[in-house]
Amino acid sequence: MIRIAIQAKGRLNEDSIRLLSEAGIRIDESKRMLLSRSSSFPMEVLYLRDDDIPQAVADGVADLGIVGLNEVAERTFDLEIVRKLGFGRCRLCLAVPKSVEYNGLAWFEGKRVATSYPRILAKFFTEKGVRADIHDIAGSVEIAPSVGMADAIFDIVSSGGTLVSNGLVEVETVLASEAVLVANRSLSEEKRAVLYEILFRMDAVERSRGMKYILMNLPQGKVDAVVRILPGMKSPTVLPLAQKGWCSLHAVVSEAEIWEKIVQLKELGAEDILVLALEKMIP
Ligand code: PRT
Ligand code: ZN
Repeated sequence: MIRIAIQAKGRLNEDSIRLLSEAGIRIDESKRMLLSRSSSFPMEVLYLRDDDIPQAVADGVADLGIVGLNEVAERTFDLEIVRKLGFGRCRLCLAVPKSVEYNGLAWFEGKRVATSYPRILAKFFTEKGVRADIHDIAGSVEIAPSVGMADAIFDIVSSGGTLVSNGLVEVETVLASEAVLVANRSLSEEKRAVLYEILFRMDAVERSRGMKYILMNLPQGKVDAVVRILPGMKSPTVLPLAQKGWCSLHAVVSEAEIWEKIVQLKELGAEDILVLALEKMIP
């Protein structure tokens, strides 16, 4: 049984559950407890605060975890970052009051910077040779300059709306973050095999994203012309129809191209065109 830690509630919770469910790992949310078993896969889900996930995985309390890269980078646990997951995108930025005349990183010399990510910031300032005063505060970092607690902030930004409404402007991006799948460094052979199975399933879903399954009826004589405009995974599938001289042709097409392809297919004599959703693609 493999155990994964995900965020109990918050920005990454829904997408984490969706990702597992797309991989066929269903969790009954109505019967949710701190530790819940999937009904369809040998996996337990441990619901934690995001701050606690890196340590839980490093200590082996959980084998895997889904957490923001920002949280992983801030803690010093030795974790394997298995893959980036494409959701929870944000960036860790330095921001200053908009009244300030910002002239580059030297501006931060001797300034007080409020943040909940002191380690990432300290490392960045050290690399850049800036000596600033880092104030580690737990929440509402964005109000620190207006109440006189700090000269600038270092915080997570996504749309930038919070900065604007607090009279701040983003001046440096230090880390681009998104949710990542992390793993304990010393997983057993069996658990590693389960991890590969999960990754295999995630890949199948990922590959099918933005793709559609298209099928149509076609005069036999037009097959070559259609195959030229519809390259499939290998090549399109062609099946004979009961009606002589006609066949059914199946292929996979990217959603972005679908309307353009349909126009071309109709010109070539295709009829009864069906476009279907594609859930998984396994080469
Ligand atoms: O309760 P728990 O400790 O688990 O949750 P949390 O409150 O610490 O975290 P949560 O749910 O807010 O965020 C979880 C993760 O989502 C973060 O660690 C990031 O990896 C990621 N993420 C993505 C974000 C944002 N986008 C984001 N916008 N985390 C926080 N924010 C904040 C930002 O700091 C700002 O204050 O949301 C506010 C709105 O941002 P703007 O720029 O869109 O205005
Ligand atoms: Zn948190």
